[in-house]
Amino acid sequence: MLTIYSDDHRLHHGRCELIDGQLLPCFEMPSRADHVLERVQARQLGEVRGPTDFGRAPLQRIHSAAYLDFFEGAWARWAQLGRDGDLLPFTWPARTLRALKPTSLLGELGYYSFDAGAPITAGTWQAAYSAAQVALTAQAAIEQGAPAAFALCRPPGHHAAAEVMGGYCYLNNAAIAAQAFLDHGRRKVAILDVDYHHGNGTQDIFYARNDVLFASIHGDPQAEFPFFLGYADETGEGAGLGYNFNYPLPAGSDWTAWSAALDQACERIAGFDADVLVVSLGVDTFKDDPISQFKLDSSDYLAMGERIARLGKPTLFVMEGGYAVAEIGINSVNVLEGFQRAQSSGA
Ligand code: SP5
Ligand code: ZN
Repeated sequence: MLTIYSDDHRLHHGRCELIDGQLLPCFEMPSRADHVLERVQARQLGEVRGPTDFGRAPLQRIHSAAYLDFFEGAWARWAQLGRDGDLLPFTWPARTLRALKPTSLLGELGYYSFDAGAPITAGTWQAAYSAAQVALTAQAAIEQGAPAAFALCRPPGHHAAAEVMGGYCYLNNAAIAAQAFLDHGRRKVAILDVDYHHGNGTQDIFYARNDVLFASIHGDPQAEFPFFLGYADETGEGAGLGYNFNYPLPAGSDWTAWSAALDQACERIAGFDADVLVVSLGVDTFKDDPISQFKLDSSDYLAMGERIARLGKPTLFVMEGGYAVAEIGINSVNVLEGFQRAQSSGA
């Protein structure tokens, strides 16, 4: 399987995040992508290629120009203020406040974010921009006939909505790629989100549409980030009604429970008759993930890839979360190897 990867991910390295009342070093760190790349190479998964630059237009099919302009220019404004630590929001337009856009940097950042989990550093825009190009390049490879491709994106994207960053995410790589498929003539795209956290950004982007089906398996938002989206009764709206499927699972869920939800999600995807499949591939479902509560073993990721392959679709895998850094390579590449094994055996 072809892997697309850019070293630019290293330009993004946030200092700390608020976890359980403590400021801890960011769990979303550069070594994550390094370990995945190492495993791709060690297992000889296939060619690794750098991204092509498709410019800003395909990003703007998902994110507004105002949001992109803000994100691209935010660090320079921060530096202009004499700051050199990470740029982090701390006030948001929650209920009782007005969702207007203030002119100041921190006001505007609050308007364009939903948590303090997406630090902006000097290189964050370039890293996120390149991650989106990585996804688009992998999308183009499938467009040109590859049966599958792996976009080794970092930073991740599935928490980012059209005009909102958060949860380590800035640009929604999977959504940008899904839209690119449609813009190149595919009629229907299914997105399967297997990250431990609900893909609130992706859901929101496509919620009222019937050309993109979204299915997500994740920690029950009653108890887990992002708390305010990802419930089972969110089934889409307007033309999108019946094209959104959430499978929230309790803390402690293992492969037995998780794979039952995967079977249900796959049945929905099969019924949708998509032309292509995009997988938001987070491996923070792993039993030793430091911020998550599911119990998947490394071998379960092989079975996950096999089940996904049985959908029989051209498949774009887009890297999302996974914070057990020592095992992130094994777990994510196991999904890809399981997928390829099932494909080659025609299972
Ligand atoms: C892409 C992705 O996986 N983003 C995840 C963002 C999660 N941010 C909130 C983390 C809260 C963790 N609480 C963990 C408690 C462990 N004791
Ligand atoms: Zn996650």
